[in-house]
Amino acid sequence: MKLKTTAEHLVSLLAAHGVEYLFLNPGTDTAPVQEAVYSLAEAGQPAPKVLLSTFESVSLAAAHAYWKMTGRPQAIFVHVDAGTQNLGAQVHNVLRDRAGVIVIAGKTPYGQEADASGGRNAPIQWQQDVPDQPGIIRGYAKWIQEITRPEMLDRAIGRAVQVAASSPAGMAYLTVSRDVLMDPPRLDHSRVAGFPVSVPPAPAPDAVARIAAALAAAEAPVLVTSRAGRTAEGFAAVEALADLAGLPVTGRLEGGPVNISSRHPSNVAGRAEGAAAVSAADVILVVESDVPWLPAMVTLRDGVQVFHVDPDPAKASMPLWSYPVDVAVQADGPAALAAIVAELGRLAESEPTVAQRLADRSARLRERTQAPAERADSGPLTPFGVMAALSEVIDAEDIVIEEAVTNAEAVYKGLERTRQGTLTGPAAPGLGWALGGSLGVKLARPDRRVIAITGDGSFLFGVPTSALMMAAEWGTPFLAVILNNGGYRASRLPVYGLFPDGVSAQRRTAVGTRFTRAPDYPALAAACHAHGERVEKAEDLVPALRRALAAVDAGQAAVVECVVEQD
Ligand SMILES: Cc1ncc(C[n+]2csc(CCOP(=O)(O)OP(=O)(O)O)c2C)c(N)n1
Ligand SMILES: [Mg+2]
Repeated sequence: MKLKTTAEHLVSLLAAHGVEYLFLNPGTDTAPVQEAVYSLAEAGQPAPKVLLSTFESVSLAAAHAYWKMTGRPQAIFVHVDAGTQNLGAQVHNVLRDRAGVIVIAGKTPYGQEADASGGRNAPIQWQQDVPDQPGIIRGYAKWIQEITRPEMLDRAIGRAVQVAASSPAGMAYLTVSRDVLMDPPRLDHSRVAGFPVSVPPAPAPDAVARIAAALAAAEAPVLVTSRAGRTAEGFAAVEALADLAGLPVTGRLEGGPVNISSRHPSNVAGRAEGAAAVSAADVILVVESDVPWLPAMVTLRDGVQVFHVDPDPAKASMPLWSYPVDVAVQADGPAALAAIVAELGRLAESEPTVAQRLADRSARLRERTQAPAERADSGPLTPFGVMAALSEVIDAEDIVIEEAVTNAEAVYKGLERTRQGTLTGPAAPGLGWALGGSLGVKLARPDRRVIAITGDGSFLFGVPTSALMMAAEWGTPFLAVILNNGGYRASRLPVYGLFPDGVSAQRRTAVGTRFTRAPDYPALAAACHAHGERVEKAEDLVPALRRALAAVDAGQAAVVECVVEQD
């Protein structure tokens, strides 16, 4: 097939770069792309699969989650400035979680003459002409480019994939106008090769040696990591270091993946316990963590040594980041941990005193046992009770997404997750990720069950009508477990915290935080082709979860509303 338009060329190039999905919310700007998808299909040419998105932030979360599962950036096409605005808070999560995604936005046409192919022919095309469309996401995108000429297309798409996926990964944002999309393609510019994804450097050997020596000599070391467990290599290295060095593993302040089995004696899931471990430490190894501890909760020991390993240890995107670090190492966290484990192993082999010290620490640590959360058989539901029930009914390989906000700690402490990749989340606080994220995880892992645990507020931020509809459209069912505590607990507690004797604390409520007219969640689910359950009593939870999981296994999304205490 001889390609006729730059839009056909664009779609072909995306496929040539391995982009499997194009999440599309169409507008007047996308007509050439829509036609290209069909014309390429007609000719049997490769093209990404197009999935209809009915809300942009939901599909951005899906692309973000797909990246987390596969390390392959996908593309989402949004409608000019308005569609870019609807990406909303999910651009924040993409930035903070270093997700490789490609966002292509239409740009209002330049031409307006009667013969201008793709030129302006509707009033909106003047209204969409805003002074700085990329400015909407400028603080969040890693790289921005406007495609103004057909001959730049191959370089623009190649660079977009390259920049998005290169560590630290991020958002590549392209704009392209309808008239450029209608232009004849420059097929003499179709280079696909030569855009390698760069990998972060391996850790410098002398840095590894210093860290291993410090861990070998330490009296009370701690590993703080938010995301080392994102890869199989990282998860294995965390566990190996925990076993060898006998150190506690903490660092769930940002959410994110399971870094060590919830049953492992080194696992420190709670905030207070994590702060205590950091306060007690004489050597702190921070690996890929943006918020290793809360200074307000931690008093560091005099003479503590802090090592920081990260693909971007300077954290240039965070204006005020001033953790006291002695040695900053720019490296991939999982690779660095594996190297540290190997070096520490060598030290232990060659120095019996080191081997003895590590063995003593490990033995002490193994005395800690991780008690699973208890499930009450009857009475009111509690977040811990919900976790215990979920631990009972889900499989070890099911993938859980956490957006539980003030109940996140119940998830980390109470939900049994023993395997790599079976707990994830946006690792950032732009609420509304869990539902779109579930769609993306299910797309990437169709053989796995996907379960989102969300606050009631977070569920609503996730645009549930769109997300549940998209689950049905895309064939990507998931279970959403809502922890319904009557609204925004996270926005109420700080009012009490700042004004302990204030009027809000006395009234035990704060304005703008309680839902008195929440939706009927099961009815909302039913309206969107999903199975719905509402549970108020502990004894009803396991059967309701089992019914919901059966619906999911049969291909239908499901929502289980768990009514938990309001305080
Ligand atoms: C997009 C977005 N808007 C607002 C906030 C501020 N915020 C943080 S937590 C929270 C409440 C979340 O409510 P819910 O999910 O029900 O969890 P709960 O606080 O009840 O545990 C809000 C509004 C945010 N983080 N992200
Ligand atoms: Mg809530």
